[in-house]
Amino acid sequence: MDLDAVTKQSALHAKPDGLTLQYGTAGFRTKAEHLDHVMFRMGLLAVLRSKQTKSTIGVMVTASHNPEEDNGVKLVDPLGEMLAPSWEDHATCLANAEEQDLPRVLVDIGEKAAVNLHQDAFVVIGRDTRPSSEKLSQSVIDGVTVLGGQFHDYGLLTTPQLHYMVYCRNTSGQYGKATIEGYYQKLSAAFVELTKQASCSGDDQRTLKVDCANGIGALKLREMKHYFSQGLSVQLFNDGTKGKLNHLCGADFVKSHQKPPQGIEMKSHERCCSFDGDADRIVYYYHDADGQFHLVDGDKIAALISSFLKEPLLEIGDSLSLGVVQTAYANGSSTRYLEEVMKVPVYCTKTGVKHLHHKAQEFDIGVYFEANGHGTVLFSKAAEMKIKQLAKELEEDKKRKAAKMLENVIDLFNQATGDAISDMLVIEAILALKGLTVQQWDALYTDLPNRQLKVKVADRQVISTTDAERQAVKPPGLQEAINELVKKYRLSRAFVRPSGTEDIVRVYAEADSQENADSLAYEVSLAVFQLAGGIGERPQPAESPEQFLDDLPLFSEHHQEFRVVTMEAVYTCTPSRGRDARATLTRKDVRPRLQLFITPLSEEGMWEKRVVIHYQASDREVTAF
Ligand code: 16G
Ligand code: MG
Repeated sequence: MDLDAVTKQSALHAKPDGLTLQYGTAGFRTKAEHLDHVMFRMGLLAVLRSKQTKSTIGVMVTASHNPEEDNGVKLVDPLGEMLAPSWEDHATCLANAEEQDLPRVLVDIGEKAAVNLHQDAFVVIGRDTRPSSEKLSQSVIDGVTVLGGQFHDYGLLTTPQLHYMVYCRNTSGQYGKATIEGYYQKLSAAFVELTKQASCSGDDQRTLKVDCANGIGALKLREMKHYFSQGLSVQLFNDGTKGKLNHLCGADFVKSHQKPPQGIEMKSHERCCSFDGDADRIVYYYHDADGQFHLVDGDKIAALISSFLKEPLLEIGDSLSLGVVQTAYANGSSTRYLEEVMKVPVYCTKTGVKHLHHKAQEFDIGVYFEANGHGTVLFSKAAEMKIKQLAKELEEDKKRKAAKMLENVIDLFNQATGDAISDMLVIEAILALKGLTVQQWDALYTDLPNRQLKVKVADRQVISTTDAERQAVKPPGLQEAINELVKKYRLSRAFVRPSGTEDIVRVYAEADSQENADSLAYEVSLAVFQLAGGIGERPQPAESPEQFLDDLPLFSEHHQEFRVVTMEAVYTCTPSRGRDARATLTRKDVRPRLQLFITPLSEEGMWEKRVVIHYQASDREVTAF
């Protein structure tokens, strides 16, 4: 290592004094302006990792669903997986080393990880569409070259595409061709082949509306859609030509607000889906005839895929093991459906793709999905070989067809990591083959009402968990308090965990009704606030008008009027002229379902306090100021 050259180059990518960052669940992520030194150093680290593994390593510049001003970086290991945990620690040390210590820390990592410095290194780089990404990926390249590494810059790619490239390169092309064309061709060929077998479809509109979060997914899907157009027509929304990345759109927005993104026209019963900003997550949704919004999330995707896979597996008669991996966020109904109706074993891991991916590798066929839409299906090498062999050898037509179908499914999944494009094509193929509408898919089971809340505490690390984050072991008394609260409600469950991406504690609760899930989440939040050092405002009860209004999309000059159809809860408004409308909302069951129409009084400022609320119940309409 030419440490003098490293020192000189590093001075051009100097670390701001006192800044410390951690390689978290999805790499480093923060404001783009703080990341130049991190990018340079991840270029250095990728070279060391490449030398140590004697393989190509990937570096992806993205901050996924974070706001456009943020950015981030993560390393991709040889088989397309997330970076090994011991190297996450090296990444954190290297990113936080003060300038003068950088050469020493670099040498230390080389020694600790037994890196052969004479080995060649090769790094591939990809980036998302953020304005800061191009410059930051140049800093990665500076890091790679100063340590003598070779590189290939793919430029704009979705995160899963970069994972795919790494996997292809390290398996000498056996997994596929390491080009964007190779990716499009492999997936599209499998999709077209699969959907050829769809005789008739209950949903003959083979059209799908895709919200691309104004991100990289739009660019790549636009290029790719011609390859599979005979099987599916996709209509792109939020394609980045107008809106801001992830702003009021994308999978994260839709999942967390449980409402459609801005910028998409939805007619009732139309199948829609959203990608996140780097296209590694997907959720589906639709409006029913009453205009009510229905989210079809990662749990339902796992249910659809598992039930689909069971049939051909039974048909070929080979006892390949199928397992489903979820996290604590999986809706209780999905777990029950999988275990009791589908009779497939379900496992729970900690939050974060790498944990689910790792567990899924234990099965012949491992289906993993987070409720938020990250996921894929992994086929073991043995299972893949078996299926390919059966597809050739089986004599009986039905059995051979089943094996062939599985063969195409293997090719259609991105087995390096969860991939919104690949998952979308799998889902579309299954719906077509089964003749299912999105409503029929949604009806596989009914989600238990649930609520997620955030609590601010002085130090979120005072909470530690066990049992795949379902039990809190610290601080003392917290789990006991949660247990007592959970006992008060039917079909209830709750857990808390420190977030890996934000400085907050997350609370999850589910119960037999939305009201109960809301109350339980609130009570657990209060327990966290009291026992884990809460700071700022105390958690508010779910019925609080503040909380309800907090859930609304932000008003902006584009949005003159909002229609808010509450999903489970019904809100009424006591009109009281001259008073703050926020103080007049109360929750009550009213039939028929109530709709709120909220309009900001003025275009700028004060919207938080001054909204006009029209509400309709039966045939009455009232306006409150
Ligand atoms: C990251 C993870 C995601 C996880 C989320 C949890 C990857 C690629 N992404 O986005 O899997 O669900 O963090 O965030 O691993 P939280 O810790 O803030 O709840
Ligand atoms: Mg993402």
